Amino acid sequence: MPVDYNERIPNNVALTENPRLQRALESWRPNYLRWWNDQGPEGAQDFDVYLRTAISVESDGWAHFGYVKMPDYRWGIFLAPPQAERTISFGDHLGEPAWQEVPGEYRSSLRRLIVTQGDTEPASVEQQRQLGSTCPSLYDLRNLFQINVEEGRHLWAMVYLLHAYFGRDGREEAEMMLERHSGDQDKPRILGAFNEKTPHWLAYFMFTYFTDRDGKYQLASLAESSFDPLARTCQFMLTEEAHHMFVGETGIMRIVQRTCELMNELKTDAPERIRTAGAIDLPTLQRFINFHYSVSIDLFGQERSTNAANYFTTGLKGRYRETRISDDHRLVDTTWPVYVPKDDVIVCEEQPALLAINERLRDDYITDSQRGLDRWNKTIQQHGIDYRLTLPHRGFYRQIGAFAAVCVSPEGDIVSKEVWADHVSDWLPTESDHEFVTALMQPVTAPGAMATWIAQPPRGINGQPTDFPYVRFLSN
Ligand code: BYC
Ligand code: FE
Ligand code: FE
Repeated sequence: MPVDYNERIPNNVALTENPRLQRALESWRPNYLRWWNDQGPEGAQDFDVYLRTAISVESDGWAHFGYVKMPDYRWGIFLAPPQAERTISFGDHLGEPAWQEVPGEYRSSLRRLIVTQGDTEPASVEQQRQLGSTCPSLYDLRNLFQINVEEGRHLWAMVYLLHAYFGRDGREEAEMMLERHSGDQDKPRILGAFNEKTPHWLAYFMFTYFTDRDGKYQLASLAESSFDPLARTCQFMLTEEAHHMFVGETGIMRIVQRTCELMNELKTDAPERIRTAGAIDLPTLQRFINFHYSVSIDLFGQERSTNAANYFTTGLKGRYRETRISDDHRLVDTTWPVYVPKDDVIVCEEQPALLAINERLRDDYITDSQRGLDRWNKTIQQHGIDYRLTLPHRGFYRQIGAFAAVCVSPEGDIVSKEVWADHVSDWLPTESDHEFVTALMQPVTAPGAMATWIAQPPRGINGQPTDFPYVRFLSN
């Protein structure tokens, strides 16, 4: 299924054969471009950016790299190839043919899931729009812009589904995607984490490590959907998501490396001395991990969720790698261990597995998140430094679910409000942490040069050297 790049909207869904849909999407396009210009990367619309563009949905179709001005990026509609005679792999409709149209009775639930997913994509672009002016290197700047255009494309992916399968209310939802804005008082984005600020590059690397990873797990669950167009769309989005998490993981890794090098050079572990030398001390990194992790695990919803149970039984949203799980795929009579606060302690209770779908996905996410920490810790260890970065307890600083009602320390003890207040500045980034990090963020734009607080990447992009001009400004 080749992608036709002569089309105004590149796609592999035979858009020209459906002129009504094509017209609808073409009339949404100028509104999207207006949004991109108003809310997308600030001051960067004229830069030439060395971007990757999908040229086909096959696994080798990612080959095209070249300089593009971001507003000219070929945002398009790409679905993974259909699987012949795909059947439903979970829930009440197990074994039936996957749906090519939306069943009337599930229309509003499905629309809600697609809208929630779609809303996060432009939200993240809005959150990151000011980062360009303080980039630590051209390599990092290019990666930021690559992620931004792909999140824009993810919005296109969801808007396509809304336009193609949900008629008039789908078109209305598509308009609303451009009207809600991250952090807006009156029309905020739907989910909590997408209304937080991403004020500097440390927050950005944490966001791409932790919050884009929620994207991976949510998309993987939706990739199991009985609604085949949604499943195929999400399968292709996942190939883009891998790069976003790579940027987060390697970004934090390079910060850790730089900090460790300085600690050894200066023979100190005093945060103040590391900061004076222009790097980010490990305890500050830990506080940012605590924040971004807890905000991101909130995105999985309540521990016990009838919404999630209904999505599962009706076949709208499966579990992570549903088809590789060996059980009945209906979850009758099975349980799942769920941590909840009870009086003064945290207990693990067996809950009906169907109600614990969100928690199970959160468990998968937690295991995956730990992998990066293990790699960062290995680097710390290789520098002979006795310090370990850790994930806080899942109950720490939660706003959603059973833990929202209690204060939990990073170690997982329920503590009083007083103890929380005494320790919160050790546990979460403080105003002054933010001020320090913000002050560190001086733009570095000479090819190959790096900010003081981050190590060189081990290699460049698409086989290019690390001192390649990944972004060319107007004056160049
Ligand atoms: N903030 O039954 P529950 C990505 C609400 S990230 C605010 O647990 P459910 C990306 C909830 O709506 C992936 N409200 O809810 C990453 C519900 O409201 P009602 C995004 C929240 O539905 C980086 C109530 O609380 N994709 O792609 O099971 C860059 C009861 O909760 C929150 C998706 O999320 C929250 N965090 O679970 C760019 C996939 N959590 O019914 C992109 C689609 C819960 O009382 N969404 N509530 O009015 C879903 O699957 C589900 O909506 C959720 C929530 C898992 C998010
Ligand atoms: Fe995305
Ligand atoms: Fe992403």
